[in-house]
Amino acid sequence: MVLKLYGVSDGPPSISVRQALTVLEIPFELINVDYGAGEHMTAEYAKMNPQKEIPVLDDDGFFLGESNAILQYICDKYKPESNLYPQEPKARAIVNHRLCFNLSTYYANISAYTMAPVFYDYERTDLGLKKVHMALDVLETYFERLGTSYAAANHLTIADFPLINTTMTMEAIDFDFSKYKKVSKWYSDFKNNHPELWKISEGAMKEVQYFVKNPPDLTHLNHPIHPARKIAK
Ligand SMILES: N[C@@H](CCC(=O)N[C@@H](CS)C(=O)NCC(=O)O)C(=O)O
Repeated sequence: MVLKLYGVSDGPPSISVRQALTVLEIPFELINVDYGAGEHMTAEYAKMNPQKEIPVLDDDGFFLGESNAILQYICDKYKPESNLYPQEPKARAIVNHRLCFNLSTYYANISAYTMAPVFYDYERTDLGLKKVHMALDVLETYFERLGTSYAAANHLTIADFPLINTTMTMEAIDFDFSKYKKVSKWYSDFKNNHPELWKISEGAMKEVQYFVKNPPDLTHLNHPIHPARKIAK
């Protein structure tokens, strides 16, 4: 059975998985989850992912959430020889480290500043901005120390996708990160060297840019955590 990916078109975790499946040339069926309609918040969806988060991979009844776990799984199961996820322990550890860094810090800090206020009633605060710069500064340091052209090696790995897509959310809100020279170079090199992959990120970025100009009204979701922005109609 062909792999099914339940994804959302403007979500960094979802598009990261799509980029990896594309590079690995693994056929898959993309099932769009309608976030605005709350499709991911239903009891049915929770059977696939009790975290009620997108994406989810369905490999013939084996359901996997958490995009990092999905990235690792598709490489291990379908293309173990691919250098997208190297086997050598130190090389693999650096990839794993960057994936963890993105999840715990880079995406966490940056998306709270870039994405959350676009969709929900969150303010961009000085503390939030400080956390963005802390995350960027650390990524810049990793580039300096490792001296590689990609995030975890001198070639593309699965670590690049989530880090690129987090960075894309800054471009989506016109946030200037050009002072982080190595991050900026890696980001623009990715666009130039992987146009077919950047197209996937760019599609998401355009959607976010649309929502920046046209803030969505998500009051009907009654989201258990996020405060809905009240839109005057
Ligand atoms: N750590 C998860 C995060 C996934 C995530 O947060 N996805 C967002 C969409 S981009 C979501 O489903 N959020 C649930 C919600 O806002 O209700 C992963 O990497 O897969």
